[in-house]
Amino acid sequence: MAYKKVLTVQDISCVGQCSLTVALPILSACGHETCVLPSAVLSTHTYGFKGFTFADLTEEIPKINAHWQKEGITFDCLYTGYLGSTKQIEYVSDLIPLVKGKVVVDPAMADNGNLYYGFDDAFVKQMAKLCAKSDYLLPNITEACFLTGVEYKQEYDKAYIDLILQKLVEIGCKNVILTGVSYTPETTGVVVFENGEYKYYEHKKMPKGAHGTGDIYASAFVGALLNGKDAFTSASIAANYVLDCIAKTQDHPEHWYGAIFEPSLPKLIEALK
Ligand code: PXL
Repeated sequence: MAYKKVLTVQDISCVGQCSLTVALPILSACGHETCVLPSAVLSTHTYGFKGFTFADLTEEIPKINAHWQKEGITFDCLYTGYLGSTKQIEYVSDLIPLVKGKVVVDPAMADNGNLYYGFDDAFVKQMAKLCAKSDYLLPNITEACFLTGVEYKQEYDKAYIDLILQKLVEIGCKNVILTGVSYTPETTGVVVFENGEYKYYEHKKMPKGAHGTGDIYASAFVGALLNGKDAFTSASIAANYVLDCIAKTQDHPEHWYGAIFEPSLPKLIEALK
């Protein structure tokens, strides 16, 4: 197993199985040293809970960066997820010089045609700038539409997906893993655009999704990528893992706020061998 040092920047939602509480265990299970920079601390995530608390840590980021620079600390990978403010995205870009390997950006800001609570056009514009600096970008279709200005559609064909990918390349993105691409009612999958080539990993569609699977997906993808797998293999391993997590969650309607990802970690580790 490769042992890499990854820095992940995303929020701590104390309850809700997303962002850092997902990334840290998954990356550790994949065998990597995982350094964290919490972008904000929330009592819960913002989807479906009311009255959550939100402590913004934006102004901590430059101070932490300055200390790391002084100490000569570097990372093999930077993996960003949910970021709490527009200013914060700028500060996160300033961390890139500490990275000796790949920058992976999950522009966690939207789903099902809508931006998450609290985000606006300025946030999207700044996120597009960070995406242009990524080596691997992992948007869902909604996020890709916000980033590129392409109209969001629930039904589409391959030409629509090609257009989205072309527009992402135009704004400077290099390799893109576009999630939730579904051409038939029974199937869905991921389009992997790597080194100018498209590949599609298609798999069965679960009757019901689960919240936070984008974060689980991105974390497993990074975990696999840092183990030396290519983007397509990493994308497929992550997709199979997420399917397993969703299957485990479906028998537990009381578990509406996240996906039960922990019991399937041994399977993820096995897939990396
Ligand atoms: O990536 C999902 C996510 C992460 N963090 C927070 C969120 C969400 C989605 O709703 O609200 C705080």
